[in-house]
Amino acid sequence: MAKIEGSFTEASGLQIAIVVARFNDLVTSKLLSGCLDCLERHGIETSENSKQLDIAWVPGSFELPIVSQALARTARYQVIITLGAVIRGDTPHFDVVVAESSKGIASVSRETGVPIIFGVLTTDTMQQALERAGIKNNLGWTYALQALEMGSLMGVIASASNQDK
Ligand code: INI
Repeated sequence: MAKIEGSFTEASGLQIAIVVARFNDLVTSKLLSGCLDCLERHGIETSENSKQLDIAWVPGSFELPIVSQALARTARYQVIITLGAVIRGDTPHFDVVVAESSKGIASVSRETGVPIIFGVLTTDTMQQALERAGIKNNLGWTYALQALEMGSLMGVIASASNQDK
């Protein structure tokens, strides 16, 4: 039996892209801060000159899939993190934006083979979104941890399959 799992301690060599939605920037910029804090503390270089991290900004969560797809197809990244916030109270087409964003990200991830973390908050109110973006807890941190685990896990699987050859 093989135990196949990702590690957080050996994730510091990963190439990572983050795609952030400007819509509800008050929330998404805080998710980004939490995300960068976690990556930095796990050995990822997050300065402006970083060669292992790129950050792309898109207008809204609806655009996260297409930009993630373009980045994944460059084959430069082992993992991509998407960050967005869709708030039901303020968004008549909440269901459309959430569905397109979530289905799009899942489909791009499977099509390209690059793990893409779904870091889109979907809440009823701005207050709930802010609570998840730092007032109580910063889910940006959690999304970064999930990215490190998935990037590492996919590497473990790739090296195991290379050893079989
Ligand atoms: N985009 C979001 O990320 N969150 C929202 O709450 C939102 N609202 O409220 O509409 C939103 N809309 C913009 C959408 O993602 C696209 O950018 C836009 O429709 C252009 O394609």
